[in-house]
Amino acid sequence: MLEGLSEKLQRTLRNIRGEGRVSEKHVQESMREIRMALLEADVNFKVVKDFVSSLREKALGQDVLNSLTPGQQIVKIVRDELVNLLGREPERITFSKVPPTVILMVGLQGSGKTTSTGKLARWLSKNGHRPLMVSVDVYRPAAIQQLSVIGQAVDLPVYSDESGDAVERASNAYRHCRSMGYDVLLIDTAGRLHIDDELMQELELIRQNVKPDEILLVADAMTGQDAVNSASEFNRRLPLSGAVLTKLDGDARGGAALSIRAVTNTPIKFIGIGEKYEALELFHPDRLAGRILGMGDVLTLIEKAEQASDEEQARQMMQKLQRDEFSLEDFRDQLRQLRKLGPLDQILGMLPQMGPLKGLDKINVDERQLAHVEAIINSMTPEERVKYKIINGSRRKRIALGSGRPVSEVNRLLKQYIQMRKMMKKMSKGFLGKRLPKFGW
Ligand SMILES: Nc1nc2c(ncn2[C@@H]2O[C@H](COP(=O)(O)OP(=O)(O)OP(=O)(O)O)[C@@H](O)[C@H]2O)c(=O)[nH]1
Ligand SMILES: [Mg+2]
Repeated sequence: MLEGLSEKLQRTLRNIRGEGRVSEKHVQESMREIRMALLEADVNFKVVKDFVSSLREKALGQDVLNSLTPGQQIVKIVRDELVNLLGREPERITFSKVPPTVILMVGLQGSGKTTSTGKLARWLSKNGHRPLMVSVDVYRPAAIQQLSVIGQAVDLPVYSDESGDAVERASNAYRHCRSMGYDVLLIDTAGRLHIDDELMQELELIRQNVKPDEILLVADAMTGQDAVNSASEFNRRLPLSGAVLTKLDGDARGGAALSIRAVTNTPIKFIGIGEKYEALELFHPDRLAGRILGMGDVLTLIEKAEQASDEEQARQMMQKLQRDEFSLEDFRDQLRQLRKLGPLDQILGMLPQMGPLKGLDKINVDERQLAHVEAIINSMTPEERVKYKIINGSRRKRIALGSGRPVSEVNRLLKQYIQMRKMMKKMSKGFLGKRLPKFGW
């Protein structure tokens, strides 16, 4: 899904993410690359323009450039802006207070209306509804038959009668739906090559007769800008309540996904990601943004870290590291800090470019162990806590006795402490930039 765009954006952001210092020039360059990637993905040029200028403004903000992790902040900004563009919150179907809820499926020829009607019926049924489908496509031979076949495949009812008039079929189905107690009526309409007045009049009449709660535009993501143009055209003529973006599984450049909302102000409610009837997903802007950027996990981590740590603490820790003053007490504090983030192995797994750090998997920070670590560290003298090298064999025995833990555990803790010092040094110099990341370890 959106592989081309995803790859390019990720490459750009990979370059910037690890930077401890980001210059204005660097940001400008990245913005140019992001702009190109979006245009190549067929995102509407106006959307790209607004998007990039908003990005640039935020990325060049002094609080970003001066922060401890400017590269990561910029990644986060790109991600947040993408989510904004895609619509922030997932949009749900609005159900009528008095059933049935009527959903009108509209769109250009071949966009996936009939398939999506079947998929949506299935989705609704899985979510506790009793949907009924009807085709009002009286123009294309076998269109009505096509929906019946889909109905059988998903094992859900399709209304049909002899009427050859679209408006009449819709009204008949609506009456049937009410009398039989179905709670959602899905109306599959005829497609057109282009939007024409005849089609619009027909849809308008159906609308007046059955008063749909939702008018969903089915748009084919593979058609790129055409999907966006048809969306704005439909939107001008009908009060669209949402879009179903189909064929996102194809090698679509995918620009439609990123433009539809911004251009038409119509929220994407579902995405079609395959020909099978289960290949329909509720649209989650944040997840698509995450998928595009291929970094959902890193962002989760950044967010977690932001919650768990504060910058001042991070700064102090960094200074200590630079002066080689990272004591056993700091070690204990850092373990506490890490606990807030979750299991250590999981945290390290979220970090890209981390590379193997031998022995780290042995640092286990579950609650009980943390209590033991504290007991051991509390049994040390203040001097021992800052000068771990003086902790010889007899001191180790004394600490073990004092904390009620075996000597082997004291040894292990010291080993872990030394490892952590090394790791933190490596991180403070290495992959996360010249400075320590905001999350303080
Ligand atoms: N890969 C993929 N194919 C899809 C998806 N949705 C629909 N299709 C395919 O697109 C083609 C057209 O789908 P239809 O549902 O018949 O489209 P339509 O809008 O009803 O077409 P008309 O009624 O002729 O206007 C079919 O071959 C579907 O299998 C999707 O999400 N992914
Ligand atoms: Mg159809």
